Amino acid sequence: MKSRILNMLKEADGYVSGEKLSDELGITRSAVWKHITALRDEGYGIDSVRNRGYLLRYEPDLLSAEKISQGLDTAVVGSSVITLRTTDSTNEEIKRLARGGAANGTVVTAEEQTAGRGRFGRAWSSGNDGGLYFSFLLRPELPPSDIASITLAVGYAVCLALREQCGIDAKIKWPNDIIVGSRKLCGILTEMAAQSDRIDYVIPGIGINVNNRSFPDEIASKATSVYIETGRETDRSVLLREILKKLDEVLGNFLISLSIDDIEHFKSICATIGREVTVIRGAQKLKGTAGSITASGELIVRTENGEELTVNSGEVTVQGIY
Ligand code: BT5
Repeated sequence: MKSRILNMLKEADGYVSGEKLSDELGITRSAVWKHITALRDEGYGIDSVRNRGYLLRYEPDLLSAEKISQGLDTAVVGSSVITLRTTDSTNEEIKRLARGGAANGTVVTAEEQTAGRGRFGRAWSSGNDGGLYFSFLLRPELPPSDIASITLAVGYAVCLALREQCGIDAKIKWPNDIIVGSRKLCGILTEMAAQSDRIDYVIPGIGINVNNRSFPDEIASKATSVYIETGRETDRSVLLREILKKLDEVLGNFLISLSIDDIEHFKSICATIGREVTVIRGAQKLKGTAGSITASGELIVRTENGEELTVNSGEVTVQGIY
């Protein structure tokens, strides 16, 4: 019903009265109003004027596969781009496609996820709110132990693209967050299916707060968006295209191990380096200072008693950042 109302508003040459909508669709005026409110919640700009009715002023800026693919001259990432209005999770969507034989580099985006996920079963807030939510499929010929460097390379590429495209001082919070100041701008969830000795496929899933103006209470004090940082709306399709280019370049360059230059550059935009951190190992909590990153993406932490820990998974809490 909502889409029929939307179609009538789109086809109209000016205002459409509430009476006309209710008569033609066989629903009450208050039901019409409810659908209009729902459309507004989705980002449609609809004016309502007493005695005239409703007018569609603008449609939300939806991601467009055509625009994303324009001039996208990548080797792998973005070989095919699928844009969805809504899904449970773009990682799940890619998993379903992967099982069906989807091509290396396939990208899926969604305007909204009904079950967006973070790590360790945490939720990722991804309503229809101007965020950019996407996942892509990689079929690398690598052993499962290389997954950490893939996550790192993905974060590095996304961070570089955000810095270049949006002019913000985005930094990496090892291993998988991108922050501005002490607030989270982007989260990355990398999942894989593997045999004991080789990866079947890897799915990096990326959530970036782009045009979000506000956040749910639970995350309001620790989240930020490109819009909040710059005061400007960003064309998400163009931003995604540039991110895909950067991902293709970075992943192509150092999938196996990071070069010295890459590590130095990575460290310069990594907020974790030089900070006091807490490493959680099972029931143990170890305090120390994050010193460096290894070529395969692990974090080196020097503990209070001088011990050097190589941290390759699990949780690292950085003091002073959410
Ligand atoms: C992450 O997990 O940061 C990974 C998030 C990955 C999301 C993408 S969206 C596309 C793809 N499809 C999916 O289903 N997931 C991926 P983690 O490090 O566990 O952080 C989760 C925590 O971040 C939550 O517990 C909240 O505290 C916070 N959070 C949730 N939504 C947020 C948001 N939109 N912005 C900032 N922080 C958020």
